Amino acid sequence: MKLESINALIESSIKDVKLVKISKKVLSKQRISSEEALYLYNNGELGFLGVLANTIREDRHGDKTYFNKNFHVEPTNICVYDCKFCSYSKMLREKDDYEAWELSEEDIYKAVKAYNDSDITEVHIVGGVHPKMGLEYFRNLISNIKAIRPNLHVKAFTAVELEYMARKAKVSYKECLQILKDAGQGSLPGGGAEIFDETIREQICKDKCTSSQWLEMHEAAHSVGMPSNATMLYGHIESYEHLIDHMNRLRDLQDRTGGFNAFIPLKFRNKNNQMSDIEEVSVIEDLKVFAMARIFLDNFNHIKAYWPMIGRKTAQLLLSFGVNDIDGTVDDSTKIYSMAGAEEQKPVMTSEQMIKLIKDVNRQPIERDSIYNELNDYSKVELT
Ligand code: MET
Repeated sequence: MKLESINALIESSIKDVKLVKISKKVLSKQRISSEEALYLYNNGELGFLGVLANTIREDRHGDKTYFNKNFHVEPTNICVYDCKFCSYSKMLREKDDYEAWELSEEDIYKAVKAYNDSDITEVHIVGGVHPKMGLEYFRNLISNIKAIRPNLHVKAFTAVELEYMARKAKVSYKECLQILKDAGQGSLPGGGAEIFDETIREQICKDKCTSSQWLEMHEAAHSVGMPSNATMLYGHIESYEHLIDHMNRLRDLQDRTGGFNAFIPLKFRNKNNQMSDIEEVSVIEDLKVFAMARIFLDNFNHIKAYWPMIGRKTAQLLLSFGVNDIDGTVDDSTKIYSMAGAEEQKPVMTSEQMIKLIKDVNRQPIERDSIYNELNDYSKVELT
């Protein structure tokens, strides 16, 4: 739909002048304030938010929908922290629990070598914060992984894991990141951000790194030349104000560094954790969060749906609500969300399935590398 027609449609159908004013700003690519975003969130209907988000998405990316070919390594789920929403971690004292694991280095190298004949481009390494796995261990691990497969992009460690590593090794964030970069690490994933508001953080994950430390770690990563992603855990005890505040802190940092590639809203899932009494939000809320992210984060190029968490059908829907990026093929190598009760109990998607998923909703599947270089355009490829 042409911009003039969208504007005309909005003016003729929306009676709330404030909403019309905000939408005009959005459609003319002016930044909206936190107050405006909150008003939009509270008063904009789903379809309205969808039109705004989709207009921005198509203006930036057309129908292009990125994905990559990756797998995860989760070295351990033993963790010193006790996040209330986590369904995955075990304390050291529970290490004999049948659900606890610690992979050996050999296990990890074997997992990497198993992809020797595949066209995978990225390994994503995150996990529990194990008191015995420190900076030196991970530096060595990364350099050995790179020795096995020099072209593999290593996206590793959340800011939470890195903060612990740096503190234990008594080095600054920058020094820690430089050591890992020199070993071959290419970028940081976006996990551990949860909700930045300190009162919420106190209730859901009070013992791990603070919001300012999370942001400082990403700023340090950007300053040593490692790009990163950012996440936001939504759909539990937070309010819309907290979501906007969270995105506002990210938008400010992105203004300073430009180092974030993608923003990934993560849905709170309620199985097997200490917040199981909280109901999960509806798909309407899912779509609204992603649309608001696309509208508010005008300096983030990519809004990504992590399908092992949100499911394939919602991921397809989200491609009309601002999302232009779907997380990779994953290959059943993560348990973080399956243990929290996500529909995807064995998250594995072949490239063909990914291409079909994107094509089925009339978008253009583009394989990308970890820093968003386009590798293959599959829109013309006929699937057998
Ligand atoms: N340890 C990470 C964090 O809190 C999450 C990894 S997956 C459970 O940031």
